[in-house]
Amino acid sequence: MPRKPIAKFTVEHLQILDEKGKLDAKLDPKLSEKEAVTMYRWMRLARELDERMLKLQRQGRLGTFPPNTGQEAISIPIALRMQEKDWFVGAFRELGGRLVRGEPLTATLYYYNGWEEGNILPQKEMRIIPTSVVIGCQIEHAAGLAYAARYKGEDAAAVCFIGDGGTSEGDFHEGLNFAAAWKAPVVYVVQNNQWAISIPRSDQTASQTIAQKGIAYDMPVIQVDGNDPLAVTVAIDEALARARAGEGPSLIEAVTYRLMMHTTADDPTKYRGKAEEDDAWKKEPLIRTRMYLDKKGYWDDAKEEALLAEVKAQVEAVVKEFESAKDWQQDEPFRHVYGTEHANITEQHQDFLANVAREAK
Ligand SMILES: Cc1ncc(C[n+]2csc(CCOP(=O)(O)OP(=O)(O)O)c2C)c(N)n1
Ligand SMILES: [Mg+2]
Repeated sequence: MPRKPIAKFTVEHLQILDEKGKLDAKLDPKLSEKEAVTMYRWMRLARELDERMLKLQRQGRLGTFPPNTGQEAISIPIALRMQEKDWFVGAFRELGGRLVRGEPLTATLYYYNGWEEGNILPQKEMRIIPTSVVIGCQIEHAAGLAYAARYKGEDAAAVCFIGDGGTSEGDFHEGLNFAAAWKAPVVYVVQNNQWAISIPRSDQTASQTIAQKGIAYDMPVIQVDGNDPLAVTVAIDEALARARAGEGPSLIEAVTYRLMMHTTADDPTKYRGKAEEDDAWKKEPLIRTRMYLDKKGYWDDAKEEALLAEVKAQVEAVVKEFESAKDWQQDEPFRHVYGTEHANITEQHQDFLANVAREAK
């Protein structure tokens, strides 16, 4: 018997707006002026909030947090293309997308100061899953949420964010397998920012692309330039359309770069060079989005200046509100680990309170 190929796979890469601001007119999703400007405004706000939070943290006024700088062109356009009924299932580096979905800026500051109140969203039915620091666990949650939505006859999809490092977790493979086998309407978005703390992408996986991991589960995949909000828009539109049409899950690998530290507790100078960072800054998403708006005639320096003043004032106001909140309990998280009392947690809780009392002396 001759050997014969029985399956053939390809992985497509999509870029529509490059780092020089050059637009592929044939692929342009042709956002309206309002859509394009709205997207940029969220990107500026997310960047400003990151910068302000970093300063607060360095001044000892905020706990640790994972900056989203450089990755704004992924979660923001995606959240803007989702519908209210869809589930936003994040990891922890989707600040911009969370804000678009309606998470209040105060909730972000509360959360990153370790206050449980940061997980309490104003609307019961906001369909945002709380930040998931446990790498990978949100992947099965998304499959389950999406499957449940379909089972209940809702026309809703789930969008689940994962880091490149998260794709090495068993949960990734279990979640994707379940989602594909059960045709769950879910879109998996891997934010491939080249680093998982200090582990580079090249050590993370031997796979040529991360997108191809979805092919193993027979789902449509694409690799996009994750610093190009137009490529991200096209990819999420296609994937959500498939999910709503009952065609099951998709995987989007969004190639980007983590421009800042992993969290404020990390020092990237210990494991990566400045040249690499400098090069990545040239490709970051806000510069090219600004060029795109300029060329379309939607934007100018005066509008930019006004927007910067506006987002700075917005962030300043929220910092004031956050710093004037005095009714929080710093040991509150201990009360929510389990529904009932647990000896280990009680011991840790008491230790924590003793430390707080010692430091207060
Ligand atoms: C199950 C689990 N293992 C290890 C960690 C510690 N940890 C926190 S973030 C991280 C790396 C995540 O990298 P990636 O998925 O690429 O996301 P990124 O931080 O780059 O956004 C690790 C190992 C964790 N939080 N959970
Ligand atoms: Mg990463």
